[in-house]
Amino acid sequence: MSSLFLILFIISHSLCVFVNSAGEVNDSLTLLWPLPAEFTFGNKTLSVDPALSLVVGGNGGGSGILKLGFDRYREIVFKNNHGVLALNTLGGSRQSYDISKLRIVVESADEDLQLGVDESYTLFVVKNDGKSIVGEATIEANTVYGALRALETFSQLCTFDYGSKSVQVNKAPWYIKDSPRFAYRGLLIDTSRHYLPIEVIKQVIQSMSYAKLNVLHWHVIDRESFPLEVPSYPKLWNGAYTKWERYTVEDAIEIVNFAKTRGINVMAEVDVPGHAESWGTGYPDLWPSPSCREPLDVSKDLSLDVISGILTDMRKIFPFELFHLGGDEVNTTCWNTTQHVKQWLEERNMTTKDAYQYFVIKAQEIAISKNWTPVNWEETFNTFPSKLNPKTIVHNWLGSGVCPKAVAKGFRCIFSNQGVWYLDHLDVPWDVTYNADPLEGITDISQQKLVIGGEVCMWGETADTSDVQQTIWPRAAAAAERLWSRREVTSHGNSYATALSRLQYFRCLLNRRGVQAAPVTNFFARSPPT
Ligand code: CP6
Repeated sequence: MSSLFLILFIISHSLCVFVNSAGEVNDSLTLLWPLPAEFTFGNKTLSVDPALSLVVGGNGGGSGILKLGFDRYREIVFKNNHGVLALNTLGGSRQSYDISKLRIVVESADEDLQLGVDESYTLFVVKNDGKSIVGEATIEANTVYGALRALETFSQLCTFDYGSKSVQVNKAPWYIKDSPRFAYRGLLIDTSRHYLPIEVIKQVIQSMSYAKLNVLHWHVIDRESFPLEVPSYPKLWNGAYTKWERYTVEDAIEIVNFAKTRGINVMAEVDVPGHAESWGTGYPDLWPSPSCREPLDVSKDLSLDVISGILTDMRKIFPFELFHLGGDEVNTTCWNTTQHVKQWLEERNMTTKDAYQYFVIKAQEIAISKNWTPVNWEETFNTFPSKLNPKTIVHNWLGSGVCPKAVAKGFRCIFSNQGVWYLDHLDVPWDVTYNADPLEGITDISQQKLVIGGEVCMWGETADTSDVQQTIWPRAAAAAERLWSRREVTSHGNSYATALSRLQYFRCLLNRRGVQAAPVTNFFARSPPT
């Protein structure tokens, strides 16, 4: 390698621009992540006007979410794209640009954001369509959320050209018709093991929108700390680590609204009856005894009353129709070894397993009475499948076996196999995450439809503000493409090698947008599948 090339190589990598070893931008790839369902492209380069203006149409054209989204993406494309250099373009010395308007037509004014909301869109980036349209890119979507996905794709097509110091769309004209493979594309964060400041949660949500993820699963409380304000039981958040490491109701509403403007739902979790020791800091009667503190005391009305109070207060914060009730890793030893609980069980002729079932079903009834669809970790299904409310969504984590079983019984399922989609497992290489599939082991088409999607989990024991984004990205993006793009993405002309290159490019894009995504590596060396 000549020294010039070496310097180019080093400079371009420090700027995180995607180039090959000769310093050339690799233009044989479609540098989109996740890959759209259908697209065609050409060989023209179009310039994009830094004064790009928005033209809206359709019943949803007046949406504030749409306007805010456009402003955000214009900033991303012209200000953050490749750092400060792009600021030079804002002066706008040129007379004319190939693209000076972005026309967005949104069919519906309905902004309700629920599971299965229509996120489809078409995006045309053309100089001259052969008709009279000149100088416009066009987005058409049924909902404002489809339009947001299209804006993300459009922003990924816009690259900064160092020669002309302008923003360009390469390989135009582009015709893209896109929609997600799965309705539920989640990321779990855990604010109990380590508190995450509101600003950090917003950064996570913002970065999720770049990968078209659409559900933030907020595992807000657990045994280690109870950081959320619950007005009905005001001592619960005495279980926070400190009074600074807490979320008020207003904080939580702010997070939900921030997510909504990015087309992201927030699903809260109240994990019961296990994982709840911190509740007893404020209300010690919730512990079977001061020396045996988990699971919640099944023998006291207080336990279900507190759950009901928490869910009543949370209903005002979380409009999403799904609510997670945990139910995992319940060790019932304390129920057998604490005298009054043991007696309660004996009087009812219940085993601890019966009591676990009783508790989970009661919690489900509370959630359903508040118009929520309950989600449970898979242990509840594994232990008493026929007793669960049929509306229950089973959340997989223990290996990959439960979704095939759950959908065979008519339950809906979310895939989160810990061996491949737990982000705190640092030894899982990106391609293992990428090659996993929520439909693994399910052949029947009607059963496949019951798998609503999947979720990568960023458990908080070993990550906090200092490294949470590095740990989430880039592997969450590998799962995001699996959840958005057609399964054929890996088999039809999109080999391991192109996925690797596109993911490396996407990781650079995250860095340019201020997300501290880690390098794409297979540190634990494996050879790629052939
Ligand atoms: N916390 C809760 C956790 C985990 C679960 N639930 C967990 C278990 C094993 C691993 C990672 C995370 N920390 N509430 C399991 C769903 Cl390896």
